[in-house]
Amino acid sequence: MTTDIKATLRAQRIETPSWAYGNSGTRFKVFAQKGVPRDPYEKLADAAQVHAHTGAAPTVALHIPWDAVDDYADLARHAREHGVAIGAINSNVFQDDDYMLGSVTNPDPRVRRKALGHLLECVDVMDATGSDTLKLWFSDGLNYPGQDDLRARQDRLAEALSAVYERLGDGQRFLLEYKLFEPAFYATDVPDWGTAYAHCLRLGPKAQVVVDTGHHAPGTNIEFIVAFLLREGRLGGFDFNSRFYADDDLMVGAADPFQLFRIMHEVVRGGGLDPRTGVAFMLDQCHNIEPKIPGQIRSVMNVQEATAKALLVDAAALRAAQDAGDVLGANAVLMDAYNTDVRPLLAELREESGLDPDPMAAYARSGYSDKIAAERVGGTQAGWGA
Ligand code: AOS
Ligand code: ZN
Ligand code: ZN
Repeated sequence: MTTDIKATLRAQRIETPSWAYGNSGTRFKVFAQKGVPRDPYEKLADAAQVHAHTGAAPTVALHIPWDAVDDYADLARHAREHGVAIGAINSNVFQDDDYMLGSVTNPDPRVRRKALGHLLECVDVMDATGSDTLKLWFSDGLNYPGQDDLRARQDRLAEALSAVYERLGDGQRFLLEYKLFEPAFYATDVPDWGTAYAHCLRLGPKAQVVVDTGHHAPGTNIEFIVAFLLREGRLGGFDFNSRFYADDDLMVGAADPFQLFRIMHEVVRGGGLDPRTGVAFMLDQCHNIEPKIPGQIRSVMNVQEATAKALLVDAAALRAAQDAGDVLGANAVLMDAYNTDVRPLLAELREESGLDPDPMAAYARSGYSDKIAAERVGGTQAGWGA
């Protein structure tokens, strides 16, 4: 049994985002850290460190235009030279003045055309880098009742999504991300999984939903959403992070490791760890005050720990207790797994793969942090407000 668990854990891939390596902050202050990457090439080099020490983070999500380069094939080659590959391409239709009243749902057809043009350009970037996933997040929404027509905006959204869908090549897909609020406060055009799911369902199997764990109202049962989408074959992946209040983008598993375990339990239950289901385990985080590379390493480890615990759930005992209506017994099966210390198992797994059992300590010893602090001057901001 442990052999199966280890094999599954060994196969799990966690994608880190390029923007986690840049300087970030809140709207009050962006704190500059030493050694932060100056360009996308250096972001990929840093991401490669996370993979080198965990063995579990072989792909890196890009964000266009924050990671815009002249030659994307060259960037992909650079990634491969560092032992990683380009993961999801994240589009950005929220940063230009043109998008004040929305992007693909904007009442002005010129702005809609511009936004769609960018999304199609992102598919070109996928072609050039070999990425198979486009991640779509729209900041579109309204601040005031009556500001625009809620129904018309859904029509415009559907039109843009359909054009992007048509442009996707074989083996490519898009993941539609939903978010309850922010930056729009009264109404968001893709506020929840139901809206995202309905748009994807109309289009076809290459359109799937991505669950950003920080994008729900407090108290939302995220594992239910995961179970439902997996059951329908529409769970494209996760943007993992932790939240205390809203979209905090803190380290996954830091605020509520039990929630992460419950989510991973549903992933295991629904077969989502089988790479053939295509569920992407991505991090969408910012490290405003903590060092970035160790922040990513810790996050990868947190996902691995939650996954290991979920794999330890005694499925037969759980089913027997459920079938017998044994409420406390069924709950105890889950809690037994959650309360198991899986760190020794993961340490053993790393050693078996030729890695240091303690990735955080191995990175600290490596001297990489001092090296980049000395070599790089003038690191760039992750993107927001840049
Ligand atoms: C925004 O809140 C979303 O989480 C998106 O995934 C976004 O593209 C990402 O955070 C980078 O800005
Ligand atoms: Zn996200
Ligand atoms: Zn977010």
